[in-house]
Amino acid sequence: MPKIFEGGLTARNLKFAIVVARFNSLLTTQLEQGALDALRRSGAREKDISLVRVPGSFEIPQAAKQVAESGKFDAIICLGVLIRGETPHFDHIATEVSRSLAGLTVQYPMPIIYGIVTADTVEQAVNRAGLKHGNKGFDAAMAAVDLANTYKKLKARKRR
Ligand code: DLZ
Repeated sequence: MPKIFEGGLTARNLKFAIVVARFNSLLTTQLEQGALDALRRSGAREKDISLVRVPGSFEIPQAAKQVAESGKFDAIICLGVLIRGETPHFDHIATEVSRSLAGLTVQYPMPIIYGIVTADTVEQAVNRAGLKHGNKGFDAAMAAVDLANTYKKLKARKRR
Protein backbone atom coordinates (compact mmCIF):
# COMPACT_ATOMS: atom_id res chain seq x y z
CA MET A 1 0.00 0.00 0.00
CA PRO A 2 1.35 3.49 -0.79
CA LYS A 3 1.69 6.06 1.94
CA ILE A 4 -1.03 8.57 1.32
CA PHE A 5 -0.71 12.19 2.39
CA GLU A 6 -4.13 13.73 2.37
CA GLY A 7 -5.59 16.57 4.37
CA GLY A 8 -8.38 16.25 6.89
CA LEU A 9 -10.89 19.02 7.23
CA THR A 10 -10.14 20.20 10.71
CA ALA A 11 -8.83 23.69 11.27
CA ARG A 12 -8.15 23.26 14.99
CA ASN A 13 -4.64 24.35 16.00
CA LEU A 14 -3.96 25.86 12.58
CA LYS A 15 -3.34 29.57 12.02
CA PHE A 16 -4.86 31.36 9.06
CA ALA A 17 -4.41 34.78 7.48
CA ILE A 18 -7.11 36.10 5.17
CA VAL A 19 -5.80 38.82 2.83
CA VAL A 20 -8.82 40.64 1.45
CA ALA A 21 -9.20 43.57 -0.95
CA ARG A 22 -11.50 46.48 -0.10
CA PHE A 23 -12.23 47.30 -3.75
CA ASN A 24 -15.72 45.99 -4.60
CA SER A 25 -16.20 45.72 -0.85
CA LEU A 26 -19.88 44.76 -1.06
CA LEU A 27 -18.72 41.51 -2.65
CA THR A 28 -15.37 41.01 -0.95
CA THR A 29 -17.18 41.25 2.40
CA GLN A 30 -19.31 38.32 1.26
CA LEU A 31 -16.17 36.35 0.35
CA GLU A 32 -14.66 37.20 3.72
CA GLN A 33 -17.78 36.02 5.54
CA GLY A 34 -17.75 32.80 3.51
CA ALA A 35 -14.12 32.16 4.42
CA LEU A 36 -14.73 32.88 8.12
CA ASP A 37 -17.76 30.58 8.08
CA ALA A 38 -15.67 27.73 6.60
CA LEU A 39 -12.84 28.21 9.12
CA ARG A 40 -15.14 28.45 12.14
CA ARG A 41 -17.18 25.44 11.10
CA SER A 42 -13.94 23.49 10.63
CA GLY A 43 -12.95 24.25 14.22
CA ALA A 44 -10.61 27.23 13.87
CA ARG A 45 -10.41 29.48 16.93
CA GLU A 46 -10.96 33.23 16.58
CA LYS A 47 -7.49 33.97 17.96
CA ASP A 48 -5.99 31.86 15.17
CA ILE A 49 -7.58 33.88 12.36
CA SER A 50 -6.08 37.19 11.17
CA LEU A 51 -7.58 39.53 8.60
CA VAL A 52 -5.28 41.68 6.47
CA ARG A 53 -7.15 44.31 4.46
CA VAL A 54 -5.58 45.89 1.36
CA PRO A 55 -6.92 48.56 -1.03
CA GLY A 56 -7.40 46.38 -4.11
CA SER A 57 -6.60 43.02 -5.66
CA PHE A 58 -3.36 44.38 -7.10
CA GLU A 59 -1.98 44.73 -3.55
CA ILE A 60 -2.90 41.17 -2.49
CA PRO A 61 0.31 39.39 -3.62
CA GLN A 62 2.63 41.83 -1.83
CA ALA A 63 0.63 41.58 1.39
CA ALA A 64 0.50 37.78 1.08
CA LYS A 65 4.29 37.74 0.71
CA GLN A 66 4.70 39.71 3.95
CA VAL A 67 2.35 37.34 5.72
CA ALA A 68 4.25 34.31 4.39
CA GLU A 69 7.57 35.81 5.51
CA SER A 70 6.26 36.38 9.03
CA GLY A 71 6.30 32.60 9.49
CA LYS A 72 3.32 32.89 11.82
CA PHE A 73 0.65 31.22 9.71
CA ASP A 74 -0.16 27.77 8.36
CA ALA A 75 -2.13 29.05 5.36
CA ILE A 76 -3.02 32.27 3.56
CA ILE A 77 -6.38 32.82 1.89
CA CYS A 78 -6.42 35.61 -0.73
CA LEU A 79 -9.76 37.20 -1.54
CA GLY A 80 -10.67 39.85 -4.11
CA VAL A 81 -13.16 40.68 -6.86
CA LEU A 82 -12.10 41.91 -10.31
CA ILE A 83 -14.87 42.90 -12.69
CA ARG A 84 -14.03 43.38 -16.37
CA GLY A 85 -16.84 45.84 -17.00
CA GLU A 86 -15.43 48.27 -14.46
CA THR A 87 -11.76 47.93 -15.19
CA PRO A 88 -10.28 48.87 -18.54
CA HIS A 89 -6.99 47.33 -17.40
CA PHE A 90 -8.81 44.29 -15.97
CA ASP A 91 -6.68 41.86 -17.98
CA HIS A 92 -3.42 43.40 -16.77
CA ILE A 93 -4.44 43.38 -13.11
CA ALA A 94 -5.95 39.88 -13.29
CA THR A 95 -2.88 38.48 -15.06
CA GLU A 96 -0.41 40.13 -12.70
CA VAL A 97 -2.28 39.09 -9.57
CA SER A 98 -2.53 35.48 -10.79
CA ARG A 99 1.10 35.36 -11.87
CA SER A 100 2.38 36.91 -8.64
CA LEU A 101 0.31 34.62 -6.43
CA ALA A 102 1.39 31.57 -8.43
CA GLY A 103 5.00 32.69 -7.87
CA LEU A 104 4.45 32.87 -4.13
CA THR A 105 2.93 29.40 -4.00
CA VAL A 106 6.17 27.84 -5.20
CA GLN A 107 8.35 30.15 -3.11
CA TYR A 108 6.80 29.47 0.30
CA PRO A 109 6.09 26.02 1.78
CA MET A 110 2.54 26.81 2.82
CA PRO A 111 -0.86 26.94 1.12
CA ILE A 112 -1.48 30.33 -0.48
CA ILE A 113 -4.99 30.05 -1.86
CA TYR A 114 -6.35 31.96 -4.84
CA GLY A 115 -9.81 33.17 -3.92
CA ILE A 116 -10.05 35.99 -6.44
CA VAL A 117 -13.28 36.25 -8.40
CA THR A 118 -12.62 37.39 -11.97
CA ALA A 119 -15.89 38.13 -13.71
CA ASP A 120 -17.08 39.77 -16.90
CA THR A 121 -20.08 41.38 -15.21
CA VAL A 122 -21.29 42.40 -11.78
CA GLU A 123 -23.97 39.70 -12.01
CA GLN A 124 -21.36 36.98 -12.54
CA ALA A 125 -19.34 38.30 -9.61
CA VAL A 126 -22.40 38.38 -7.35
CA ASN A 127 -23.21 34.80 -8.28
CA ARG A 128 -19.74 33.65 -7.19
CA ALA A 129 -19.82 35.61 -3.96
CA GLY A 130 -22.59 33.62 -2.37
CA LEU A 131 -25.61 33.83 -4.65
CA LYS A 132 -26.01 31.19 -7.39
CA HIS A 133 -22.62 29.51 -7.66
CA GLY A 134 -21.65 29.14 -4.01
CA ASN A 135 -19.18 31.37 -2.24
CA LYS A 136 -15.61 31.39 -3.54
CA GLY A 137 -14.40 32.62 -0.14
CA PHE A 138 -15.84 29.52 1.53
CA ASP A 139 -14.28 27.24 -1.11
CA ALA A 140 -10.90 28.95 -0.79
CA ALA A 141 -10.89 28.54 3.00
CA MET A 142 -11.78 24.84 2.73
CA ALA A 143 -8.90 24.35 0.29
CA ALA A 144 -6.62 26.10 2.81
CA VAL A 145 -7.71 23.78 5.62
CA ASP A 146 -7.29 20.69 3.43
CA LEU A 147 -3.80 21.63 2.20
CA ALA A 148 -2.56 22.92 5.57
CA ASN A 149 -3.36 19.49 7.03
CA THR A 150 -1.62 17.70 4.17
CA TYR A 151 1.53 19.82 4.54
CA LYS A 152 1.52 19.27 8.29
CA LYS A 153 1.54 15.51 7.67
CA LEU A 154 4.29 15.84 5.08
CA LYS A 155 6.45 17.82 7.52
CA ALA A 156 5.88 15.28 10.28
CA ARG A 157 6.70 12.25 8.10
CA LYS A 158 9.63 10.12 9.11
CA ARG A 159 12.23 9.26 6.49
CA ARG A 160 12.88 5.52 6.28
C1 DLZ B 1 -8.16 50.56 -9.84
C2 DLZ B 1 -8.97 49.30 -9.73
C3 DLZ B 1 -9.98 49.04 -10.65
C4 DLZ B 1 -10.30 49.98 -11.76
N1 DLZ B 1 -10.73 47.91 -10.57
C5 DLZ B 1 -10.48 47.02 -9.56
C6 DLZ B 1 -11.27 45.84 -9.44
O1 DLZ B 1 -12.18 45.55 -10.20
N2 DLZ B 1 -10.98 45.01 -8.39
C7 DLZ B 1 -9.98 45.28 -7.48
O2 DLZ B 1 -9.78 44.48 -6.55
N3 DLZ B 1 -9.24 46.39 -7.60
C8 DLZ B 1 -9.46 47.27 -8.58
N4 DLZ B 1 -8.73 48.42 -8.70
C9 DLZ B 1 -7.74 48.75 -7.63
C10 DLZ B 1 -6.36 48.10 -7.84
O3 DLZ B 1 -6.41 46.71 -7.52
C11 DLZ B 1 -5.33 48.77 -6.94
O4 DLZ B 1 -5.78 48.75 -5.62
C12 DLZ B 1 -5.06 50.21 -7.33
O5 DLZ B 1 -4.71 50.30 -8.68
C13 DLZ B 1 -3.92 50.82 -6.48
O6 DLZ B 1 -2.70 50.12 -6.73
